[in-house]
Amino acid sequence: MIKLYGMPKTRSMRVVWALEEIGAEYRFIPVDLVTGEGRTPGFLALNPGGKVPVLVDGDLVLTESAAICTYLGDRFPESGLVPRCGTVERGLYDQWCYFVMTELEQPLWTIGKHKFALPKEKRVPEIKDTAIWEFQRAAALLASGLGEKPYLLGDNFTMADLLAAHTLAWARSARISHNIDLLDDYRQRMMAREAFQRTLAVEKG
Ligand SMILES: N[C@@H](CCC(=O)N[C@@H](CS)C(=O)NCC(=O)O)C(=O)O
Repeated sequence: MIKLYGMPKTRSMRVVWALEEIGAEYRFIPVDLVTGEGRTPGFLALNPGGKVPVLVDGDLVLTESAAICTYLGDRFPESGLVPRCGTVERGLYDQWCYFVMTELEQPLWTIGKHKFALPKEKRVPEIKDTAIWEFQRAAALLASGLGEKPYLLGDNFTMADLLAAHTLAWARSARISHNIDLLDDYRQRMMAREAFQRTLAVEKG
């Protein structure tokens, strides 16, 4: 059975949501990053980066939340959550996944790193204003890409929407606003999905 190592309210939530969308059988194995479980020799053997999520599927050990979501969509093609390789849709799907990871998420993570994640002596708190500006520029691009469509790729929900909605929710919980009603509406629609409601229940334990 697929195993997912994760911790509630982290990026592993993306993978719980992906698994719930697919309806795959899986076991959630909690890793308490606060008490140092991510730095134990056993966990470091699985992921030398000491981070969650980690997905184990047979002999495959996979890290990186976006890569895991895409892998799961490919592994369960009947879910229709990731377009088939070599298609126009797959090109656009990859574009949006990379955009979310490198443009939309990156400034949020920069703010987080300089607030709590980096060693104190490495933090540059003044970076926050620039990062907010970068986030707002990326959010505006996401909104124009979405336009009046229900989903980033058109009429069908894909893992790219899941990643985008999760990242928008991250911004909201960090009180970093983009002031774009279209994106608020989009995030709320994605999070009204039944699979997301089940995800919340799994995270609650
Ligand atoms: N790019 C990675 C980032 C993973 C990541 O940074 N996870 C955080 C939780 S959201 C973590 O495990 N941090 C623990 C640490 O850095 O020691 C992904 O998207 O999976």
